[in-house]
Amino acid sequence: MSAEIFAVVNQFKSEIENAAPSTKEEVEQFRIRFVGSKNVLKPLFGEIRNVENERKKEYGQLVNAVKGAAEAKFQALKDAAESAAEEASSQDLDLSAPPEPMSLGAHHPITITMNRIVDIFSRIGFTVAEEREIEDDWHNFTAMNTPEDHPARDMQDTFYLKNSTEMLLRTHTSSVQSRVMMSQEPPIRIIAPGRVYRNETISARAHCQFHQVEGLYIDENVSFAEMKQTLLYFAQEMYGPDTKIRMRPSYFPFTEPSAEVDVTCFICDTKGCNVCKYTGWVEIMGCGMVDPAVLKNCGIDTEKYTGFAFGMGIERQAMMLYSINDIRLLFENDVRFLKQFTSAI
Ligand code: 2NL
Repeated sequence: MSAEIFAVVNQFKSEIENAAPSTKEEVEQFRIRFVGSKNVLKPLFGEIRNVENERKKEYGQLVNAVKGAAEAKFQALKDAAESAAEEASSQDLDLSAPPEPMSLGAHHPITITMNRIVDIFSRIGFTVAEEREIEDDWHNFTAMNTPEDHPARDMQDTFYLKNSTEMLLRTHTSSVQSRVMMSQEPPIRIIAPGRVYRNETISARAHCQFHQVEGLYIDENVSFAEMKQTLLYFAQEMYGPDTKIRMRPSYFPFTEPSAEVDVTCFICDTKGCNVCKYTGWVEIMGCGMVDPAVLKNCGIDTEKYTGFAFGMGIERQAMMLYSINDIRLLFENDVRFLKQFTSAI
């Protein structure tokens, strides 16, 4: 009796081993016969009743193995069919079709404005200098002739690092120039673009982080007249060839004499508008002859050398150029805002 049942199981075993279904229908037939809910192997488990005791274990293992073989074969057939289908669908690809259009990124308006400024000065021999944003008090303030009791040094105005009276987030990029002067002999002709920080209450017009470009030129016989002509060249390159500039006396701790530079309003062409507040003039930067105290602090011979320096905020200029009315838009990185600059260079 046992021998017969073993023979039946072995019959199925070789049938499963030899099966080579090639079509979808044949695979389905295989599934129904050996794996499906009414498969032919199922009743064989009950037949163990009819196997003599000493062969029951052998029989059980055999039926289980055959069941496992059937399932493994079906899984393999299914996998092969799926990858064949994938291959077939990839052969449907039209390789000559034009690609999906790439979505273009945009330069940030601050980057665009900064690049334009850097470009204009690099055409007359200024090279870019970059340095750390976390500075020490000396390079940021002391070297720049800012007295100990100057309000800028106050915790209210400057971000100091935790528990430090020494390390701070630079408040202007002059700290870059102090490092260059310390390490390089004149002639020095550099511009320092970068991010700076001040402890301001954030509003539509002010932010605690912003960008500056500062410039420094030190050589023998550098004069105020040279500064004026350099800045006129910049204003005309930046705002158009008919732009005029005017200088108003001002004060900075690091320059003497110092001046504020206005340009004729590039929005209304001096007819009067919101940007120039109906004055026809827009302030774009501060400048001056480098105070000899600054040169001395940085180890430069004041008998031999003089220099001029200037500094401008980028946000204000970018806001005027692109009619942006809230400085916070420049730092929120909302793609709906940024996408508008896709075509700007
Ligand atoms: C402004 C005015 C200014 C400077 C920055 C400077 C740098 C050195 C020496 C002397 Cl190393 N001066 N920088 C000079 C005058 C004005 O910035 O309104 N900035 C936003």
